[in-house]
Amino acid sequence: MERMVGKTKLSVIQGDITLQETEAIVNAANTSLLGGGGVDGAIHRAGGAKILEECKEISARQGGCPTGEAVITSGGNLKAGYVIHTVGPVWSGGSRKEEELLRNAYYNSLRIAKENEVASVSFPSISTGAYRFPIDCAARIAITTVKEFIQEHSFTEIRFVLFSAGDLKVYEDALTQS
Ligand code: AR6
Repeated sequence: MERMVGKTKLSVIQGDITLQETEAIVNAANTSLLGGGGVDGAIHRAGGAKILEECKEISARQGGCPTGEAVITSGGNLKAGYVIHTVGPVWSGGSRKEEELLRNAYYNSLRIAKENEVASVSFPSISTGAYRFPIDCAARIAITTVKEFIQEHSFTEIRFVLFSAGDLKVYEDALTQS
């Protein structure tokens, strides 16, 4: 499914984010930036050691990445030239500013993309795996935050890449309702 938002194509597809040819892909990392499971593990496996080396340098310099913030590395062996590593919140019932922190993760990823003149970005469903954020709410936040940002700053494409058919449907519904 795709929609034009101003000059930007906003698309929602099912697939593997490590295979996307957008200029950047976003990683759902943790505050250590030192890798993990899920999409983080898949990106480091596919992208090779260079990405982890750059993450370690950033970590040594600034002590990791706080929740809601984002950093950028090269894409190593990936088709994408860059990986934007952001840290979504761990869901703990909704009273620990989880919604605001998830919004920040999307916003700061797009901000850092723009700062690096990246024209196209693929996002996974941040926080809805190991971090257990309810996906209906997460999808609504993801879509609305991206739409608001791209109304102000255009890209050629922003793509949401969902791993399962069920997750794809949730994001398609969120886009339809937005
Ligand atoms: N392509 C697209 N989506 C994927 C892929 C892939 N190759 N692999 C998994 N997903 P998660 P989180 C989906 O757990 O909830 C890590 O250990 C997955 O099905 O990767 O933000 C980090 O180091 C789910 O829908 O990220 C952190 O410690 C979505 O990606 C922690 O997990 C996000 O699931 C972050 O947890």
